[in-house]
Amino acid sequence: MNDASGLDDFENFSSGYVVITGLPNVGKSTLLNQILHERLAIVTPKPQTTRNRILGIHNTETAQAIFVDTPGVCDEINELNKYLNKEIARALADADVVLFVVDARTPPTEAEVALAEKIASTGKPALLALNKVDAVPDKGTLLPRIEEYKDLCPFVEVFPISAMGGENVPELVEKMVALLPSGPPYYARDDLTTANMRFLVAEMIREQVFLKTQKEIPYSTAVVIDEYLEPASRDDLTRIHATIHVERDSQKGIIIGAKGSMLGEIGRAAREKIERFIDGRVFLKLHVKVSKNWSRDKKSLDHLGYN
Ligand SMILES: Nc1nc2c(ncn2[C@@H]2O[C@H](COP(=O)(O)OP(=O)(O)OP(=O)(O)O)[C@@H](O)[C@H]2O)c(=O)[nH]1
Ligand SMILES: [Mg+2]
Repeated sequence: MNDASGLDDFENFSSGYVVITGLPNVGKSTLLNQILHERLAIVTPKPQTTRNRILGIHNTETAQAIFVDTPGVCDEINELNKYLNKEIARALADADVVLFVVDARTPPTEAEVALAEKIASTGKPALLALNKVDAVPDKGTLLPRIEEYKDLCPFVEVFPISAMGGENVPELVEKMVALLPSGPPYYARDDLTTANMRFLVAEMIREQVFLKTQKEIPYSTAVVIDEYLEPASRDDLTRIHATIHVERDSQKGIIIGAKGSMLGEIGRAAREKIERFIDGRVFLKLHVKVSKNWSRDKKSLDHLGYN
């Protein structure tokens, strides 16, 4: 077989997009990372961490599944939320298979009922993952919960999983791959993602802001890479300049912290993660800038890469 551009016959090959959808914080990005064995998508305990579709490519001998992590479905209180829901709609439109992820510990919320019905209306093959089973104290609650969801959408199959621990994930992946239509691979077989390094690095910085700050600050933060210089030689560093955009002066003060302590912590943790990811040393310089009320302004969103 040739690579993605190959013209050989692909009668026995299947390929397509598996879209991972669900409410915020249910573990969609954790699942993508578990499937790829790579920390590609950022994960935090706070809802609405993911803001873009993130494609992760999974190859087997006979198939290529492109898993699409998406933002959690949210209420549209500002332009950023509208953008997040648009990202989800775009992903669902392109899906060959839909994976609905829910938290196994809680009954379907109103938003989940609506999303399940939306998935059913696409007519696409859909699977349900009841995630976080490791944290379910009484496994006897799982069967009735599965029935509740099955009433909402004709899922092909339901998988109780732990995205974090990996329990039942290989079985789920096998089923998702089996549902793909036949066709040639879309991407080269050694590609992991379509996301570029600038995006991934910006995300790793945003992840630290999510982890280290509270209340509305994470949601008022966007990160833009101003400069990304590859090392000139083997002993050289990758040099990265990035700007953390916030919405108000008071937030700028908090992100910087007393004598720059918070910014220092964010920078150090992000740099360590970037270094592990690229397997090389990094010089990371962070700036903080106020972009007044950017999350409510479409033009500002475009400017910050949400377009
Ligand atoms: N106990 C347990 N926690 C999990 C599991 N999967 C994810 N989590 C935790 O749930 C939180 C949210 O995980 P994410 O992967 O960021 O969730 P998400 O659905 O991508 O969230 P958004 O990007 O906000 O939509 C994190 O604290 C994870 O560690 C799991 O299988 N078990
Ligand atoms: Mg996520």
